[in-house]
Amino acid sequence: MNRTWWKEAIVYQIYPRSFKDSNGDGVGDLRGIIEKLDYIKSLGVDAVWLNPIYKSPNDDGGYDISDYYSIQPEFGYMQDFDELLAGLHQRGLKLIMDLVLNHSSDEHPWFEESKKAKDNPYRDYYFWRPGKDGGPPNNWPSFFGGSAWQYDETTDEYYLHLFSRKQPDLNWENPTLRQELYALMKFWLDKGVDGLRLDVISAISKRTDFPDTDTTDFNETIRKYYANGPRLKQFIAEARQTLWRNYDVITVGEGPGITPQNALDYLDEKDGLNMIFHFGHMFMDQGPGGRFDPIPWKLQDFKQVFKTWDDAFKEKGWGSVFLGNHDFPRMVSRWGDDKEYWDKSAKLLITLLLTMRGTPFIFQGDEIGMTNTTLSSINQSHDIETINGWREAQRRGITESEFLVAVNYSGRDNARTPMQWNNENHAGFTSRAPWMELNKNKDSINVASQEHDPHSIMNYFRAMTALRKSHKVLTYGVYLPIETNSEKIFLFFRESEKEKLLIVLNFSAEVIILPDHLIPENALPLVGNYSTSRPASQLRPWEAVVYQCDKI
Ligand code: ISL
Ligand code: CA
Repeated sequence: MNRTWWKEAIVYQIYPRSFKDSNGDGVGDLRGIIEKLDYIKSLGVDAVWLNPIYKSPNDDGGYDISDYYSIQPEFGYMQDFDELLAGLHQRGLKLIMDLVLNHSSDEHPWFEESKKAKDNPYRDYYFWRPGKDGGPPNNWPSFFGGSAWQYDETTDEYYLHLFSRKQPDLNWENPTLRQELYALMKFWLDKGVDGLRLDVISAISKRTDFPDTDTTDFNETIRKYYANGPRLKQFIAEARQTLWRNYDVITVGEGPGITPQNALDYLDEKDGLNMIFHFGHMFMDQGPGGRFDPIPWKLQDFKQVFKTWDDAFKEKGWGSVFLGNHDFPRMVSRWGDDKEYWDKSAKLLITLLLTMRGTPFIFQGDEIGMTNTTLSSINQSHDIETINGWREAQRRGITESEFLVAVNYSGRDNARTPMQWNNENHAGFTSRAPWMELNKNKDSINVASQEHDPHSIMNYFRAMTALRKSHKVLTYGVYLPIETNSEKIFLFFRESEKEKLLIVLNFSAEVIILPDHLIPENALPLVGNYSTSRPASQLRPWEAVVYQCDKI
């Protein structure tokens, strides 16, 4: 397997609106990120992935872009961007930009033209279809509730929007549109950005006959009808050959519907992307109704996801590892215990993230164990997915308090509360009213209080990034899970010719007696989330240890 910087990198994800406000308007911005560059560097990460910062009406957290060539005014100016990029590079950090090319904003000039008339030259940049039997062209549901088609009376036709109605899907079948997309990517690549995270790349090739879905399971509809369309490989290959190949840049594909069976189709060495995000574990606790239909998850299934994906990339391809991002609940609240074992379980999850095979991505705030927030009314939500989801839920007769249970478990607001920097006003995020209410635990969970505590989650994170850097086996070694049939423990080796590490994780609040001889006698603990020692045959609640084993 050839070695590259992006296989060795640890990536820190920044949601700019909630990271740091520099001018007191309550909205995080680029100068805020510039202020925190030394902090980011101090974590031991190598690259930053920025959620979209382009001009946008902000219907969906900036994933609805109205001008791909300019910066969201609330976030600053192009000069700030240039300074941010230079500041990252000076510190040896890379920048991965988020690009949303599956859809634009309905306020993009292309769409404004497109809707004017059936013969407008931009008409074909989007998907317009006549209605059927007095309704939309087919029965596709949108990610954010309701039909994926919106009627527009100007021309008496419907346009396709897999996400919100302010996010019309771009028609990649149109070669002129594709040239426009390459041109805008070139603009950013020429500035020297190091990577692109390509939003919902899995859905850019549509089944243009738009067949009805035959299932009410939304995630199945995604896999069968929205993702992996007929020309997907061809479109990716064309982008690579026309553009990406001329730059030293990595491309990370994002998208639901990417499965272990089709992942390698995305990652062709000559014509594909460099790596992908997969959602195996992210959909584990969703029932057939999707996000607001939560079901319990099982550790056995969770382990299986990592095994299956590791197998998919055994010989070829490369994956990423993440336990949360701006679209999902906080990792400690979801996979750990954000109450009694908050500290231990956050550290355990960090251990997993930084010892698994694949490029690790950590979401801002997870390095200090930020937790889910609690909305007491749907009015407090800032997320279109939740707001629309509630509208739908009401039609099904669900009460607000019932819906809130689901939202507080899995809604996207959980991840988007502002970063908790210190225990001063507004947690040091802003000097005035923040755009979104801070988590109530800001005084106890924040960067400042963890900075000087050698046992804090943040310093544990630093120890783990250092460990990953100094033990290349964690990047390039094979992944060897130990089968235990246990709902409580997760054990695996990482092994190379020179080194062998054993990772033991107790995903429970119980003391676990380990099988005899599991831990080799002369195994040396390198890092662990308890500071006191224990009998070798036991694991304490939520204990995580990384051992160095003698090479046999
Ligand atoms: O969160 C999900 C499931 O409910 C994912 O399927 C998610 O919608 C999907 O991965 C696409 O997400 C990305 O594009 C969306 C945007 O809202 C998300 O924030 C972004 O990460 C539309 O642009
Ligand atoms: Ca601001």
